[in-house]
Amino acid sequence: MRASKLALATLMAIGCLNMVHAADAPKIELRASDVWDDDYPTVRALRNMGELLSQRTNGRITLKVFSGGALGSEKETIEQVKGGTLDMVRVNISAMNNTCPITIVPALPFLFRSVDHMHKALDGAPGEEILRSCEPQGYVGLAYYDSGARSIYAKKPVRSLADTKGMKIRVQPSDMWVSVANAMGANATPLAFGEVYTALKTGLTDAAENNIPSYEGTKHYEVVKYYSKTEHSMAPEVVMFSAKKWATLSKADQALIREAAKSSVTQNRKYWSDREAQSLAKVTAAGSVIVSDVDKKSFADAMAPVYAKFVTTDQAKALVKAIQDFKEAPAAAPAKK
Ligand code: GTR
Repeated sequence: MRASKLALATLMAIGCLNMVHAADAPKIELRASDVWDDDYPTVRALRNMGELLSQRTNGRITLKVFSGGALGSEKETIEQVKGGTLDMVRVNISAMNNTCPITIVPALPFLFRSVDHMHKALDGAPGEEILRSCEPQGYVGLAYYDSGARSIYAKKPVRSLADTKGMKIRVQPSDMWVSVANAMGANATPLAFGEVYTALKTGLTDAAENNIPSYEGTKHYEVVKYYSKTEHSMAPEVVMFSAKKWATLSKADQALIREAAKSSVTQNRKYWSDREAQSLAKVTAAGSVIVSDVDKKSFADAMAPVYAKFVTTDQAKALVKAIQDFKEAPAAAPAKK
C-alpha cells in the first residue's frame, strides 16, 4: 500500500514537472508554403500535420499554411527556406533538383514500376536516405506526399515518341527535366508552374506534362484537350524544413515535427486517390480526351541519355539500383481455414 502511494506521488511529481516544462517551453509558430489552393491534397495534408502538432503539444507548436503561392513560387520559397526566413515548404521534388541533386533520383523517368513500388521504395531506406541527404544544402526532408504519375497533355494525342518530336513541352525548372523533354525529341520550355496556363494559351508552349489533378486544378484542360497517358515519371511531392530553423529546436520538438509530418502522409494518400478520381471525372465531363493506347516503351527506351547524364555519383547509382531492386512485400498469404 505504502509502495503504491509512493509510486503515485512520484508519477504526480513527474507529471507536474512536465507541465511546468511545457508551460516554460517557448511557443513555436511555424509557417509553411504551398503553391496549391486550400482544397488540394498537399495543402490539406499540411493542415493535418499542423492540427496534429497543436494537439500533441496543447497548442504550443502551431503551423500556419500559406496556400495558393501567397509566399512566392516554388523556386522562391525553397530559397526562403534555405535562408531560414520561412520554416517549411511543400514542393514537387523536381523543384529541389538543381539545389540538392540527389533529389533527381525519385523524379527519374520510368524509375517506379507502379504506385505501390513508389510508395514502398519511398517509405523504405532509399526514400529515407534521400530525405536526409539535403541537410548540407539547408533542408531537412520530412515526408513525401503523393503526386501520381505525370503524363503529357497537348492539342493533339501523343501515342508514341514520334508524336513528341519537335513539340514545345513545358517542363519544371530542372536540368534533369530539360533533358527528359529533349530525349523525347521535344523542345523543352522550363517555366514556373504559375506561368503555364498563359504559355499554353499563347502558344509559347504546345504541351505540358503533369498528373490529372494538376491538369484539372490549373484549368489547363480548358486550353489543351488531349491527355495522353505516357506516365513517364512519378516524381513525388516533398515536405522540406529549414535546416537553419531546425538547429534551433530541441530534439524532442524535432521528433514531434517529424512524427506529425509522417502521420500526415496517410491522410495525404487518401486525399490524393479521392482527388484523382474527382479530377478525372471533371476533365472528361468537360470534353477532355484521355488517350490510353500509348507506346510507353518507345519513351522509356529513349531515356538512357538522361540516366547517363544525371546518375553519375556512387550514391545516385546505388539509390537507383536499390529502388529498381526494391522488392515489394509479398501479398499476404490467405488465412488458413
Ligand atoms: C504539380 C505539383 C506542383 C508543381 C507542378 C509543376 O504536380 O503539385 O507543386 O511542382 O506539378 O509542374 O510545376
